[in-house]
Amino acid sequence: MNEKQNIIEYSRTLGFDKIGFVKPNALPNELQHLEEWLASGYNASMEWFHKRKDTLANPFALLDNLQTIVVTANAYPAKVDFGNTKMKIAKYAVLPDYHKRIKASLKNLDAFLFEEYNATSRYFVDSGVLLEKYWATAAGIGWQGKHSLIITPEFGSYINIGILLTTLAIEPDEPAKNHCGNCSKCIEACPSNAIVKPAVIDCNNCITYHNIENRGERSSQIMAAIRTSEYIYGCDICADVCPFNSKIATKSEEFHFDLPELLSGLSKENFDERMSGYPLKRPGYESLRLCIAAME
Ligand code: B12
Repeated sequence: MNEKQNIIEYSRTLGFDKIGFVKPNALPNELQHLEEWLASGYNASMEWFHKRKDTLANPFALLDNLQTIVVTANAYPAKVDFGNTKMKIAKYAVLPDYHKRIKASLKNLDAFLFEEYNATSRYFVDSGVLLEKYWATAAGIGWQGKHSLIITPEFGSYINIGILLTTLAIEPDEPAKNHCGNCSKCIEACPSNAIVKPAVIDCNNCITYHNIENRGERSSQIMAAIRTSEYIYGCDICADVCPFNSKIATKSEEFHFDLPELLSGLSKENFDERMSGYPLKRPGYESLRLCIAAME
């Protein structure tokens, strides 16, 4: 078995649904897009983007003798039944925190590459230092849709991405081709008009930004959009209308997550205990309560 096949086989035992490889390069065009995005204020209050600009556009700054960027994808449920409530949460949040799960698998991959090939690696999940979606396209995982998310033929956009940088040279994959064509259902469906042009999100108008990241004020307009959306954590509206997402069937398609049961017993202690290790713990009890109150 060759080196690449050996790594792919091992990655399957770690629970990755997909893996791809790309030879890194500096990203002058992406840096320019990122600068335009920041100059337009589309990052809202996420000031950290300004400080990380250089590594975001230059992965060589993150690992000496970087040879390959390994990109992984873990699928999450495509359909979730939330029980008898009009409130919703982002589908990825029905599973235990993906950062922890994927990092644990990447840690094993790192150890494997060291033991088998004496390679040095670093890994990241949802980090502030890499343009993960750019590398996912370059490594053939999927293409960047107009909602700005990576769409895979197998799991639609319902995936989380992991990245491992390594000193081992591995044969690269072909980049993914874009199949969105003239479709712009995601742009039209966003209730707060957050997709200003294909693949460009204005976070000031994005429901996920407001109900997960934003700790400051929310305008009455955005509150009205949140109420219409029914989302108290994250938002999947742009993804759910995507034709590539309606076609897929994942192993965990019929996932049941009893939101009413969770919300009915919502004392702080109860919430912290039940949500330990889950994404809802991140905004925390108080923030979630504010979102729920705003729904009434
Ligand atoms: C910050 C962030 C957010 C922010 C901003 C989102 C955004 N689109 O930037 C907020 C909080 C809103 C958010 C929301 C969500 N997020 Co988020 N987020 C991130 C994070 C940490 C950074 C993204 C980033 O770099 N943004 C900066 C912008 C500038 O980059 P970009 O969107 O790729 O934009 C590119 C294009 O616009 C292009 N471009 C711009 N102008 C032009 C012009 C031309 C001519 C061209 C050709 C290109 C071009 O260049 C840009 C740079 O490459 C990544 C993890 C990571 N490190 O990559 C996760 C990540 C993107 N998020 C993820 C997820 C799952 C979500 C949500 C679906 C969660 C949810 N259900 O609520 C939503 C989706 C909202 C949406 N439609 O984007 C996943 C995406 C998985 C996937 N299938 O792609 C990631 C990869 C995390 C992970 N590891 O799994 N997120």
